Parts: sequence; structure tokens; C-alpha cells
Amino acid sequence: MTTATNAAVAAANTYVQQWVKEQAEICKPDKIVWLNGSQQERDALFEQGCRDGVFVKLNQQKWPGCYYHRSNSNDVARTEHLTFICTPTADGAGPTNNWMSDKDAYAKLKPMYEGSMKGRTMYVIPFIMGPLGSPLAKVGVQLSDSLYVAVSMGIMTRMGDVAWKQLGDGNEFTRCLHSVLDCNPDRRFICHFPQDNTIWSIGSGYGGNALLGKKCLALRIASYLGQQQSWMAEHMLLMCAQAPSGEKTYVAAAFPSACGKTNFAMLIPPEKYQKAGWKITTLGDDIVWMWVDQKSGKLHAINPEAGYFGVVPGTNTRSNPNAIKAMSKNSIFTNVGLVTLPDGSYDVWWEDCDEEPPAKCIDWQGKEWTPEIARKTGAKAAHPNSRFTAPMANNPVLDASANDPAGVPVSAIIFGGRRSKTVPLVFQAFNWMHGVYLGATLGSETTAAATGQVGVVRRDPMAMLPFIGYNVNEYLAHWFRMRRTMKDCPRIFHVNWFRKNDQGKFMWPGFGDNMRVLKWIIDRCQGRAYAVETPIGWMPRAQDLDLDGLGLSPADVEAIQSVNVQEYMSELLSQEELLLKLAGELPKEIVFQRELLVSRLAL
Ligand code: OXD
Ligand code: MN
Repeated sequence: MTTATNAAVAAANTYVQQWVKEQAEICKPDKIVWLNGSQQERDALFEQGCRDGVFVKLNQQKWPGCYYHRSNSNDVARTEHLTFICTPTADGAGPTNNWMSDKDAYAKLKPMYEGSMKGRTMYVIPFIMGPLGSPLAKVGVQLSDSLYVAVSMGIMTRMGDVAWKQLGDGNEFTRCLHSVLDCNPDRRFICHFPQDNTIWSIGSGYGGNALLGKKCLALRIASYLGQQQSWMAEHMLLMCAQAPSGEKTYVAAAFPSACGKTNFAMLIPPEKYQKAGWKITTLGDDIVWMWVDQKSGKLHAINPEAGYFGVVPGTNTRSNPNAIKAMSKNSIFTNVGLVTLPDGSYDVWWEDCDEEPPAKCIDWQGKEWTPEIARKTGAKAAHPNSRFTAPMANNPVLDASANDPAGVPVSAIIFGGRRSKTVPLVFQAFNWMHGVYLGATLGSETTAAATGQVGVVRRDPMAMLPFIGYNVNEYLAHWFRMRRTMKDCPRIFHVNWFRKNDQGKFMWPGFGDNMRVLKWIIDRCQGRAYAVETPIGWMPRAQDLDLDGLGLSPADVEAIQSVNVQEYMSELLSQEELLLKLAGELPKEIVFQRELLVSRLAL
């Protein structure tokens, strides 16, 4: 076994050295490479990846610094049924997580790791989640035999020697062990040990299962730590809306996976807003960590990530020009179509991009794809959950505070789902407690971001169902309890961009025009906008929303905002599917809020 010399950088930390040695003795890699995060190292890894067939270098004029990767076709989304919270008792994981006892999980997975890296390289990947120096920033060290993971972690986190510096000689780092093994779903497990600050992932190279800083650390482990230490880790985007006056309003929004968080976080306001001086800037598109700032008593937030791992199909210069710019250099495309250009170099293509379909390409399964094949069989060139991995620094509208360790004060929290029926475009919770109820009962139609059926409504509390690293009842109680720690809490809203009419057409244009809804939300937070009290919350009237130039009549807006009492009663009944699962330990505030809603609807 050889060890690359930059291991010396980490040598100072005896805890790291000891742990890496122990894991190497189990996994038995041929080689251990300690990553330092430099550009030189990165270039060498990509070169190596091209030689090994892990990456294809794209045409560098069109895509500078960009590479193509195709994962195993059985490994293209998160596998929630193979994801476990491993605690001494089942109660630690709660009724919505898969549970394995920590002892059993270690005993089951350890033999799988035995010799799993024989003939392979173990990359030691030190990383920080959160801006340097932030009170919440966390150090992790991932050991992985995947070169794809190694370079992707370099995009998604602050990776390299900075992490050793932040860690110093301490022992407080998340121990992340990852091996792709033979990528067999029968031997795939994503196990979290919150009490040990440890993650063991095996049998998958898919981002959500394998980039352990993201869902595993920044959501599952971090949500557990947050509950212990009075802060919050949430599945939310974070953005700033700057008004023509210069006033800044920071907004966090939780939508389930593949429901448009990246698009909303990078929203381009309609032209008239831009002309008037409105600006939207992005802090994050997937995860926030929030704590109560002691001076102001307000909720402050950071984005712990340093990159975007976004859904590609449907992304184009109309739907999200900023994402197109973000992925235009130093990015990785996974499971999209691969096109050979006349000069022999490579390009990428996906459904609903800016360009016409190529005459032929290689699809996400490595098979030939032509428009003709697509017409006959419905085959897609890009998997619906194909992804781009891009540095957030590429985002032309990156917020100036994105790297600020002090975070930004959050004025609004938005919950949203993908609902073709029943749920109006926008409404505001009566207060924090009601808002927590709205988040807790959030429903959304399932998407391709996780394996399983697509398009069925499932309850997804705070869009965190797959990411709560402990008991959901304690998680909800934590949300209610946080109210007491804030002097001035954010207002809470609910949105639904996806309501359809009887003809099956979307009733709201979405994308940049979501600015109009956002403007009402901001004005509510700043004490400027009117709303009427309805059974489900505060709602704008048609005249409170800016509809100018949209071609929607006040009647259209009434339809999109309508609350049908019968449909809402059914909605309430369908929430029971979740609430019954939680019964026994369900926070009483949920029951009270539900009762209040029933009484308002019944009046
Ligand atoms: C993601 C997800 O990749 O939520 O962000 O699945
Ligand atoms: Mn996500």
C-alpha cells in the first residue's frame, strides 16, 4: 500500500490518522491519496478519470473545464428504502425512517467493506460544510474509492487543506466512509450513526447517496445536531430579494426534491421589475442551516454547500438562464445524452434544452439514441434525474453574503409542493405555530429524484421526510420550540406553482413570474401588503398581486386562489396517513392546529 506525500498535511491530527489507518485496514485499498483541494490536483484527477473511463472530457471551447459522467443505470437516484438511521433504539429513528440498531448496522456493513477497495485507490477527502469561521461550520472527512465522488466533493464543499486547518488537532469531524463496491442494489446501504457522528455508505455512487457532505451530513446528521444544540438544518433554498430602495429581504424556501428550488433560487424577475431596480441573488439552492442570532433575536441562515447538484432536464435559457451560466464551466454532467461532434470532440444534450435534438447520441444507459427511437419508444436521452454539478461561484447572481460566516437574517420561510389540485397559489400562515403545521402537513406529488412511483401525493413534512436524521415527532416539536428562542421570527408562507385547471393546463405561468408572488410575500414581511383572512390563512386578493402584462383576469386569479371546502376536508383526511403514523408522540400543537383548521372550514 502506498500513501501519497501530501498526507503530511493532515499528519498533525492524530484522530484523523488513526481513523484513516483503521478504515484502510478494513477496506485494503492499493493506494491512499490525501486530497489538498488544489487546482493542480483537480486537473490530475480529471485526467486520471478520463484515462479510467470515469469521465469524458467535453469540447473545451464550448464547455471549459467540464466533464461527462455516466453512472451505473441501476444507480441514478436516492434510494430511500436503503437509507437507515442507526441508533441504539428504534425510537431514535422514529416512525418515518428505516431503522437498524447501530450495533447491527456496523456488524452488517463491516464485512462488506472488508477488502472492498482492493485494487483501488482510497481518497481521503477533508471538507467543510459552511463558510469558513461560521459558528455552525462543520468539518467532515470522507474516505471514498470513487474518483467521481472525490472531484464532486471538490465542487460541492470547501474541500482540501482548509478543512485540516479548521479542524486543527481536534476530534470533532464527521467520519464518512464510502465504497461503491460492485454497485449492486442488493448490497447498497446508506447508514447514519448520529450519536457517533458517522456515516457509512456502500454500493452506490449516486450524488445523494455518495457525496456524504450533502444529504447525509448537512441534513440527516446536522438535523440531529441542530435538535441537540438549538439550531436547524433544513431542505431549503436561500435567496435575497433587493428592492429598488436597496432594502434586502432574505427568504428561505422548502420544496421537495425536483420541485424547482434551484429555479426559484436563481429567479430572473420579469423585465419591468428589473427596470424598476429589483434584484434577486442566490445564497443556496438546497440546504440551509439556521440559528438564532443572540444580538437581534432573529433567525440567521447560511448555506453549508459550495456548489449545486441540480436536475438537468428542463433547464434552459428560458427556465433558468443563471443555472445555464453556472454549469457553463468547471462542471460535471451526469447521465445526460453524450453527443459526438464532427471534429470528434464531445457535447451534451438533454430533453428540453436550448438546442435541437442531435441526429444521434449515447443516452444515459450507454445506448444509441435517435429522435426516431425516442418517437417510437419514448426513450429519453437524459435520465429525468440527470444532474449538473457546478461551483456556486459560477452563478452570475451569487449573493454577496454567500460566504459570510455570520449568515443572513431570514424574514420569510416558504413551504411549497407540487400539487395539481386543491392548494392555492399563495397564502400566509396566521403565525409561526400555524406555519409549522403547514410545513408539517406539506404534501407533494413524487418526482424522479428518488426511486419509486412518480406523481403520487405523499406527505413530506417541511420537504424533509427523507432527510430528518432522528424521530420526526421530536423534529416537529423542535420546530415549535424554536419559536420561544426568537424575538422576531420569520413569517411563514405556502406556495403552489403547479395547480392545473380542468383541462390539465397549469394555471400560473411560474418561473420568472413567481417574482409577483414573491413581491407580495416581501411586502407582507415589510408590513406593506394587504391580505384577507380565509379559513386556511392570509390571502392576497387579485388586486394585491401584480398581474400587469400576464394576461390573467381577476377571475383567473380567483380560480387559482380558490379554496374548495370539500376538497380541503379531503385534504385534511389525506393528512391522516402521516398523522396516524406519528400518533402517540405527535406534538399536541399539531392536533390543536388541525382542530382550529377544521373549525374554520366548518364555519
Ligand atoms: C437533491 C435531492 O439532490 O433532494 O437535492 O434529491
Ligand atoms: Mn434536495
